Amino acid sequence: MKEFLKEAIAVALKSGEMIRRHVGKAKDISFKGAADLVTDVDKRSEALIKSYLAKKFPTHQFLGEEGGGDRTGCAYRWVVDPIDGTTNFVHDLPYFSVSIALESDCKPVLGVVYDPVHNELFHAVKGGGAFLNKKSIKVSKVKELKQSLLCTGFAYELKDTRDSNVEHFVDFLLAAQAIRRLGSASLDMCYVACGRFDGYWEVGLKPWDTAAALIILKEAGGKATKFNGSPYSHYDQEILVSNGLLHKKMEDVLMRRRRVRHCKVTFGKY
Ligand code: LIP
Repeated sequence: MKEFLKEAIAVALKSGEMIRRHVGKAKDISFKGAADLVTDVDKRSEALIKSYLAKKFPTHQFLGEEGGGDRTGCAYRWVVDPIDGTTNFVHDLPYFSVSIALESDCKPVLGVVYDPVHNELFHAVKGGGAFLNKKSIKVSKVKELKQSLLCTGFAYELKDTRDSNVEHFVDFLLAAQAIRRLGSASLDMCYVACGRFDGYWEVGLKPWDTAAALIILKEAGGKATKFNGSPYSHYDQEILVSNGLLHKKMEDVLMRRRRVRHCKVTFGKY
């Protein structure tokens, strides 16, 4: 695992340096969907990471946001978001990361999340603890929702999905101390891991958004489940993340809304 981590950190820093040089200079911006952006820099970052890791570990598989890949069973697969927070990158808002995870039998065992603007490198290996710039990190000890700083995000298809997360946002706006929506799931989760946020939730993410931050969060003492508290995989559609102390309270807020929505749909009233 040490060799895998060394190379994952090396290529995250290498790609982060390239991205930093292109802040404000993305030339080719295209749309994968109504609001889902991709730039030439995303593609360059993924190509750089993919070729680096293929040279070092030729038997490993690769799954990236821009180049696809496959999910056939394998011992090791790299799951990569070359720029997590592309919309922020396109608008020169300095909150995006390079996210690199290594799966063993489809479960993250290693994660590296690098913020090239603030030069913050989060990393973890299963069973080895979580680190920010080589210093050990732990989740916060906030126990009450009204004292918590929470974070969320919205799917690109916000306008087309029934479960758009807008109602959950309002519910937490009234329950928490404050809410933030910053636009990079991997950094949002790493901020929970180091205690800057106390909890996070989102609907409609992709495996590469959360795979690396998931192992970093767990190694920092955090908890990740689906909204109803059942086990979460980075291939799932919804994620609830917390410092552990707030988890049941956040789960109750999310599931209460689901019951209200179910009653409206089933009985036409609540
Ligand atoms: C982004 C996520 C963010 C979410 C955005 C988008 P991308 O990933 O990190 O949390 O709210 O809609 O999915 O597309 O920038 O890699």
